[in-house]
Formats: sequence, C-alpha cells, structure tokens
Amino acid sequence: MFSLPSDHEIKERFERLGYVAPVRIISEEDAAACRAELEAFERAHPDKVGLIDMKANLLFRWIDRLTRNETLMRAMEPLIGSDVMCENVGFRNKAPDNKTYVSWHQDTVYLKFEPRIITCWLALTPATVENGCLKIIPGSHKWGDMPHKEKVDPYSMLTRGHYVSTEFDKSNATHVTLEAGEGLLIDTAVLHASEPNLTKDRRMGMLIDMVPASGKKLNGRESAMLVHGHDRWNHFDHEVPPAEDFGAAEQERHRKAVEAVTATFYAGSERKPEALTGKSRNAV
Ligand SMILES: O=C(O)CCC(=O)C(=O)O
Repeated sequence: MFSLPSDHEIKERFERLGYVAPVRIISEEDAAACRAELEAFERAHPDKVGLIDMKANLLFRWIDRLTRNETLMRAMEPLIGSDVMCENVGFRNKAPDNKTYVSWHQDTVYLKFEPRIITCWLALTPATVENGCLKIIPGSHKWGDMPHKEKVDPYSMLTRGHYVSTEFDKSNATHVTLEAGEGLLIDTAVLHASEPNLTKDRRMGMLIDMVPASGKKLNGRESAMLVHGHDRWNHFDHEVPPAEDFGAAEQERHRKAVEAVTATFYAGSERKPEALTGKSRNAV
C-alpha cells in the first residue's frame, strides 16, 4: 500500500478542482508487468484488441485485481465510501503517430449516474506533455452539462468522436503528467482532452470507473462489479469476476454486459463501441 494525502486533503482538492493527482497506485515495476500482459494479449489476438475498450475487468484476472487495489480503494474512500462498484474498465493507449487525440469533452454526456462516476486514469507508461497526457480544466465540474456534438474522425480516441460544441475558457487548462503506476482521480463532469503523442513509444493508460454501491444509474439498470465492501442497495446486477484469463465463459459474460451497456451509453448515437466488434483504432 502506498502513502496517500490525508482524507481531508483528497476530499478538499477533489471538491474544489474536480480531480486529485498524482496518486501512486502501483509501482513502476507492476505497471511494466501490466503493460507486458496487455501487449502479450494484443500479439496473441490482434483481431480482438477492441474488446478491452469496455468492461475489460470481466476478461482478465490481472485487470480485476487492479480494480480492487488497496491503495486505490483507500484513495476513493473519502470520495465514495467503502462499498464500491466498478462500473467499467477500458484502455486508452495512444499510438506515437502525432495524430491521435482526444477532443474536449465531459464523460457525463453518456455516464448518467447519481452520484457521478469517478474515474481513476491509471498510467501504465509515463504520461507526459510530449506523449499526450490528459489536459483538464480545474473546477469545470461545477459548470454543468456543456453542449456536445459527435463527428466521425479516425484520429479521435473517443469512439463517438464527441466534443464540446461551444466556446469556453481554456486559459487555465492544466496538463496532468503521471509516472507509470500513478493515477489521476477525476470527476467525470470535468472538461478534459489530450493532444497527439509526439514521442516514439505508446502512451498507455487505463480507465477504472467507480461508483458507490448506493449509487444509481439514471437511465436504466446496469451490471457492475462489487470490488469492495457490501451491496445493501441492489441498484446494480452483479458481474462475475473472471476465473481464468480470456476464457470462453468470460468472453460470453463480457459480450452480454457490453451489449446491455451499449443500449444506454450509445443511445441516440449512430456509433457502436469497439468492445462489441473487437476491432480497435488504438492497437499497437
Ligand atoms: O486517455 C485519454 O487521453 C483521454 C481518454 C478520455 O478522456 C476518455 O476516454 O473519456
């Protein structure tokens, strides 16, 4: 377990700025081991890389373990308590192509939960200004829902290519640089974006989306994984942790869970998640 800021400091920074970073979650060695696991999967199943875009914790034990990480749970406790559901895990691996980017957006456009989901963006490689770390607008979680549009853009890392469609003040936009194994805890209402990767190596990170077990999805019922504590509320269907890596039963449960979530996350969109097809734009 790594040391953390005090509960008061985590809560105060999160409420004021909409994020806390950096928070060391795993060691650099463990982050390198996660990268090796992921790249072994990519080499073995190049046609299935897209599956890890959503609910990847249903497919691999090492990913499920990360969602239950002790330091992560302790860091989340002042924000959402100790009964925690993991709603989603997805990878955000940015190719060193000087093109792939993420436009300014809020995740609350499609993540409709009460309270709002908190994401841990966990770096598996260093995330730097040069390789396109996240950029955020501190305090923008208090701005309310901004208007968004979608566009088809092969270089947008967001499946739906959504972006904020009005002008807004970007003068205090801040780059959040991370060492491998460090995390950024972010309110999903915070405006964020990221620029192309200008280096020679991939920038790799994963999103771990968490909500208190007492929380609720506002537009339909969904499945999620209980990763800490107890569920006394029955607001989610419980997902089953993987018993083996990428087994047939695991793939079938993953497919069903992604299909169910697609019905609400992608409601009103013509796009479909990569996690349904296996095809990925963010592969090696
Ligand atoms: O990894 C990134 O650069 C940003 C990803 C992101 O904002 C998202 O998937 O919502």
